[in-house]
Amino acid sequence: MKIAIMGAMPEEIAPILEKLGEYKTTEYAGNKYYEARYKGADLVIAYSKIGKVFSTLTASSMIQHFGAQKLLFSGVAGAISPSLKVGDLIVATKLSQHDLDITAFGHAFGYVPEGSVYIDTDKDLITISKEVASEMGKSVKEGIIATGDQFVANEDRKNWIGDTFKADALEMEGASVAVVCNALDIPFFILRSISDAADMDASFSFDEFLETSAVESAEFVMKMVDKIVD
Ligand code: 4EZ
Repeated sequence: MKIAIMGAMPEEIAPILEKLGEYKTTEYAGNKYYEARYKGADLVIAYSKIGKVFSTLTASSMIQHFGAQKLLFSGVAGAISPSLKVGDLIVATKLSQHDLDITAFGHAFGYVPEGSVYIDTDKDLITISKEVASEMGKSVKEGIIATGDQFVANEDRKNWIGDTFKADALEMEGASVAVVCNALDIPFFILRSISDAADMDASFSFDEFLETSAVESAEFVMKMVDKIVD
């Protein structure tokens, strides 16, 4: 079993590399990929760089070049749901691209022909996440994540995304990773820990909490890997 663990920024995968200690580094398609043997499984780990295009490239590379059979994303997000506070975890049940817009032709936001507004994540991985959450005594929210090539730091934009997609959190990579995994039939899981509230203070909150929130997410994902390889 080969499992991909992906983030967008170095800070999002650093806690995972630290836990592994030893790994092999391979350069491919303008990125570094870290491979390690972990409890009888093979891991490939990488950060893509920010946004939908880079994350598409990395997810595709992990699957098609490195042979990953499952993909887990770990990172941070801006909260839309008022119930989500800095450091809280959200597991995506489905994802949508909030900046995909051909509404001029009468289509819904997030829709293009032969695509779909939402892509569902893998049910079995969500079940595993529930087991991990209860063992850790953590409450983990399940919800919809909206993705776009924008750092949202604006109450109006955030509320529009929340209303239009019924989204609970937003970020810049999840839905593009979902498109790749769905097309290639690879079970995938998107976990995010909240770093900010996507409002006018978002950039300051993000800078302050990126590292600690990234650790929350990474530790949870590694507990999931433990269960998957068990
Ligand atoms: C993108 N990631 C942020 C990258 C920010 C700054 C150098 C997550 C995220 C996010 N994305 C956290 N808060 C966000 C927000 N308010 N809007 C969009 O995945 C890079």
